[in-house]
Order: sequence, then C-alpha cells, then structure tokens
Amino acid sequence: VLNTGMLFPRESSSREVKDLSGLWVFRADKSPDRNQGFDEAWYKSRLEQTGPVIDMPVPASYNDITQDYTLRDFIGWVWYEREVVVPTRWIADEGTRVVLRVGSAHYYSVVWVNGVKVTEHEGGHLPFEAEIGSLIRKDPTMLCRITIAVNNTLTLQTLPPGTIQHMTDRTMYPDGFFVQNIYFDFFNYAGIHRPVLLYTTPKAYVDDITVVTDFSDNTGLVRYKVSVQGAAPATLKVTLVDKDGHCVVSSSEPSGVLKVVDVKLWWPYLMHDTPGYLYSMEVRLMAADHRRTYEDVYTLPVGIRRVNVTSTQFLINNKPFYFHGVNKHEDSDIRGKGLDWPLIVKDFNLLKWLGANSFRTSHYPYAEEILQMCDRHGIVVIDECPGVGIKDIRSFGNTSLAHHLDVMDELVRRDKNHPSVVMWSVANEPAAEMPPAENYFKTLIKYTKALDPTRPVTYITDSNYARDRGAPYVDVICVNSYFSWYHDPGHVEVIPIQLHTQFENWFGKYEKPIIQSEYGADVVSGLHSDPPMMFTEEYQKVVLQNYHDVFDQKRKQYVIGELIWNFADFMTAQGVTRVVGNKKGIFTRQRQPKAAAFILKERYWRLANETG
Ligand code: BDP
Repeated sequence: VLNTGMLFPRESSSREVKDLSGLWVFRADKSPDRNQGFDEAWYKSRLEQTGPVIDMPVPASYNDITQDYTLRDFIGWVWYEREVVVPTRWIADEGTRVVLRVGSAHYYSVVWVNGVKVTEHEGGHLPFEAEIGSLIRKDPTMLCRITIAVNNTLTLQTLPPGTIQHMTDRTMYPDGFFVQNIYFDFFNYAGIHRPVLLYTTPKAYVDDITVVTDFSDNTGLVRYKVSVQGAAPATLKVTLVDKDGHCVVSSSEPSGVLKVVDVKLWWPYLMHDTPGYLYSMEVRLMAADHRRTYEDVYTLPVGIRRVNVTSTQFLINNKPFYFHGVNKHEDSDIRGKGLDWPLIVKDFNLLKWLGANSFRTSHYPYAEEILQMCDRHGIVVIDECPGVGIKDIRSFGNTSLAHHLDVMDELVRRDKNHPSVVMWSVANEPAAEMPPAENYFKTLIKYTKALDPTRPVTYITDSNYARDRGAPYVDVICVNSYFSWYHDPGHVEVIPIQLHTQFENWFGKYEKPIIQSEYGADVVSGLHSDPPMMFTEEYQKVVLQNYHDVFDQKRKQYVIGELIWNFADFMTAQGVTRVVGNKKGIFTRQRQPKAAAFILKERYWRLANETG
C-alpha cells in the first residue's frame, strides 16, 4: 500500500504553484527499435542539440497536433522538454521543498531534471511526482531543465492491455511494420495529458489527509486523519469552515471526529436546492527540527454525506438515489485527451441542460479538476480505473493483477476525499466468464474495499448472468447491453423482451440493485429516415424510447440507474465499423445535440421531479 499522499497541489500561505502548461519541445523517437533516445542519452543535453524538434502543447495528446499520420499513429517513446526559471526564493531556502508533478502522461513515463533521473511511472490517467529542490540547488545556474519521455506501448500486462504485432512477411509489409492491437473502443491517445506543475511546501508538511463523513440527525460527523512528513513533533490545528467563512468546529489532534451541528449535507444535483455544499477543512501544521520551525497550511474541500447500498436501492443521505446520467470520455478535437477548461465547463453546462445527475468516468480516471467540479455542482460519479479490455486470458495473470492492485491504490489515494465519488468501478467488460476471472475479481474487489471500506465497488459487465464469475463480489450489478444494435441489428422490437429478461435474470440470481451502465446506438449526425434505420437520428431515438419504457417498469423495483452510451461522439482506432470514431454520442464531438438529446433531456428532468 502506498505510504505517501497525493494531495492536489493548492496554493496557500505556505505553498506556491507554478503551472508549466504551454509549449514544450518535442521529438518522437522513430528509430526502428524506438530506443535511440536512451542509447544516445537525449536527456543529458537540450533536446534540440540531439536532433530536430517541434513545438508541442502541454497538456494535450500529441496525436492530432501535426499533419503527420505517422505521429498520429505513433507507438513508442516520445520526448518532451521544457526549461523553467525557478524563483530564487524557492531554492535559496533549504527549508522549502520543490516538487515536480505530472497530472498524467500516457502510458509509461521517465522524468529527468538537468539530466538526472528523478522518477518513473507506469500508467496513464493518474498523477505522479518527485522532489527536485536539492537537484536544482546543485546547479550553479539554478537551471531546471525537465525532460519527460513517454511510451504509449500497451502489453498484456498494462492497463488497459494490448499487444504488439510484428508483420514479418516482407512480400506484404514494409520493413519494421508493426501494429498495436487494443481491446477497447477509443483512440489510444498519448502524451502529457494533464498539467505539469512545480509546487512548493515547507520541509515539514501536510502529506496526506483522509476524510470519511457521516451524520446522525442533524449532526455531521467528519472522521479525519492527517499525516505529516519532514519533522516532529508537530502541533496541528484542524478547522472546519462553512461557506460563509465561519469556523464551525476545530481540533488539535492529528486524527479524530469533528462534530458539525446543524450540518448542511452534500446533496446531488436536482435532489436539493443547494447541491454540492462544501465545507473547507483547513489544516495548519507547525513543526520544528533542530534548526528551525515550519508552518504549512493546506485546505481541503469537504462534503458531508453518506452512501449505502441495499438489495434494491442506492441511498445517498438515506434517500434513494436514481442515476440518470451519462458515460463520458476525455476526448475532443485536436487536443485528444488533453485537459481543456473550455471543454470541461461546456460539458458541465450540457450535463445541467440535460438534467443529468451523474456520470461514470468510462474507462479511466478523469482529471481531478473534473472531480472538483462534480463536488461543487453535486454531480455524482462512478469512478472507473483503466481496467478496460481485459479479454485475453494472459491478462488475468499475477503480474497483471499486481499492477491492477497498484492502480486501485493510486486511484483511491487520489480520489478518496471527493464527496461526488460514490462508487469505484474496477473494470469495464472484462472476460468475466473465464475461470481465472473468479480469483482475479475476488482479490481485486476485496483489496479495493480494504483501501476504502466506505464506498461500494462494482465492475461493468457484458457477460452472461449465469456465467459471470466476478458478479458475486460486487455491491451493485452494472450491465451493458446493445439490443437491436450488436444483437438483432435493426430490430428495435426485440428490446422490451430482451431487456426485461436481462434485468430479471440478474436480479433473480443476485438480488442486488442494477444499473444499466451502457446502452445506445450510433448516429451520423444529420442522417434521417422514417421508418427509422440504423445510424439515423430517428433510430437512436426509438432505441432510447424502447429502453426507457422498461427502465420505467423496473426502476420501481431494483433498477437504480441508467447511463447512456455516450455523452458525445469520440475518436476510436480506424476500423470498418467506425466512421471517423464512435458515433453513439447524443451530442456530436463538437458538443452539438442530436435529436435523441432532446428525448433524454425531457426524460431526465421528469425523473428529477419524480425521484429527486
Ligand atoms: C461497449 C464498450 C464501450 C464501447 C461501446 C460501443 O464498453 O467502450 O464504445 O461498447 O461499442 O462494449 O459503442
């Protein structure tokens, strides 16, 4: 289990943040074995001294930035570099820690500062960091040259898994030809996807905070634990402040329970007049070593709420919660999976327009900035790890499982304090019928529950209810189905009976609440036909209506949610079933509505009125 924290870098009276977003220098290593950069130690000098470089924005996927299709489809190491001027006051003072933090880079990263390796990290979608103060101090010029090599190769042991296939028939393929096979349906965007930051803390600092909330009558209970690094003994002051800036309770213990009288609970969007109510927990640390004293201040937003699951319901603050929401992707034109504020805010406005109260982070952890928006707006989140496409039996082996546990560890560490996150999803559509799936999911779910005993755990299945080996271990059954699309294409009349059977089978066997975690149909925006035909706006509408009729019967019993696939069209690998990407969005990739968006809007607002 990870023993250091991963608090989101926030400015405070004791901490500064320097955002390194902007232009970096870039080169893809197109040598046949992709290893020239390591052989020639490109990190030792400025990148432009070892070969040609281009401009590359950070954060962004590199794939769609240039006109070069070999870069769009590139597999292997790419090199990023940026020189930074570090404020003298950061390094003049040995009592200041300087931390380099990468929000996420896909997939494997190695980081050097001034030619010295400072860290490496496996996996996209999650942050990693290294302390670099002492290294910069060693350089008389106070230079800080950051080099990051990122490799997007996926293997059977990565998450998500993939395979590299070399085509050796020289009568058919050019020399060195190989492809990256993947088992998931979105483009394998790569590069530095989230901001790279430098931030400071004092040498003695608040390393981690864990908050678990509950309430009894009108008293809120905030169970907390603060961990401190760098010096002892420490005096701590923990203060909970409400939205108006009033201190409601405080303590000087590193752990304990704060009691909040007349608590204002954190409620989901549309369930309450003031959704997303957040207190601020200010943690003030005073510490001393033999040389001096340090003061560190970190402020964590805290939403007080409780989550429970029964055999037929999902309860938030003891009230039944019905998920009427979407599945999303981090995906847009040009920037690919790069964090983009205009897009994030637009998407939240569209969620509110729709009356959506929730989404699933299909199929990987989204940026923390997005979860912070969910906390503030009361949008409920099913937080999914990158366990998508576990289809090959070799991906159920011990190495894969060990990595999957590490990823859950990193994910829970990062997201444990978000009130919006109400459930963990450990995988999407794995081959759950294979014999090794039983032990794999049993171990994985048990481990996740040990990391966080307060949230339910699920994974998303498309297996047969009678043969799915992981379902016994989940708290909520999440089922994907595409009746009248991948099965019986063109026949919407099969939906009522097939969906009814699906629900009765799963509930009959497990007596657990069920979420329809995906359903939908592709539409090329602007295609029309009546009677409806596949790929037209009318067909998507009628598929949705047929699903909705069954949801309405079952939601009074044990169906606790419906998440459309997908919020917006998104890019995929090229293939014969994908017309420039997956078109199951109710919005286009440019976020304009298709006809079905209006059906969903009407429904979600009606559900909000009926179910809260
Ligand atoms: C589901 C997957 C999702 C796909 C969707 C589809 O979970 O990632 O994009 O099907 O095919 O099986 O549209």
